[in-house]
Amino acid sequence: MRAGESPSEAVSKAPRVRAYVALGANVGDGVVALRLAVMAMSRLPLTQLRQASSLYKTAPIDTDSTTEVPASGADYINAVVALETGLTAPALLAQLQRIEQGAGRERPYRNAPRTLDLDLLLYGSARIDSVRLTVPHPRMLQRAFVLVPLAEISPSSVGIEQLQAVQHQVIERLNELLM
Ligand code: A4P
Ligand code: MG
Repeated sequence: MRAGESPSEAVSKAPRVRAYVALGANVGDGVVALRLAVMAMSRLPLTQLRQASSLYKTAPIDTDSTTEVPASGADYINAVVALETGLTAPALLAQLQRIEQGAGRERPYRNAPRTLDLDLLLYGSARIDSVRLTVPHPRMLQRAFVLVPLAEISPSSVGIEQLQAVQHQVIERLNELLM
């Protein structure tokens, strides 16, 4: 904040970045979990919700192998939202993890069924490769449950060849709205 500037003026001048977040849940009522998560994201500091994709029901994908293959377990509910945020990428990730914890997320093992998973897909045009955060999300291009809702709200972020490469994965758009 500069001298003579009010706190609200300082906030409004904070640089804003367009960030895309993938939401997923396959334990409990996934539609409710995703709606609550969107409400929580819309209340984050320095952050506005800009867009929300449709809700999708998707077959579980095993992401432990090098190629994404079908896995056992309940279907997921997935979606993608766009945020406009003045938070740094690590601060945004920390807030997303706080929302996951609030939804009762436990991490007994990698790829365990989850009440809520929030992955930061894109943070503007930033490329980040730190211990805790990789952006763009390293597995997003292998996943129809990410690419299809992302293409719905941001067609320029996803190429037609990228969509074609995951078209064998089972994904169904629901009639219910995310918000
Ligand atoms: N991390 C690094 N980069 C990021 C990023 N861009 N966004 C780190 C979020 N987190 C990031 O994540 C593990 C660590 O990744 C975090 O501590 C963070 O510092 P996690 O959420 O704790 O664990 P996880 O979700 O079990 O692992 P991961 O790797 O996020 O799993 P995936 O790859 O997200 O896969 N099938 C369908 N149909 N739909 C799904 O939504 N999701 C998964 C989970 C598997 N199969 C699925 C779905
Ligand atoms: Mg995750």
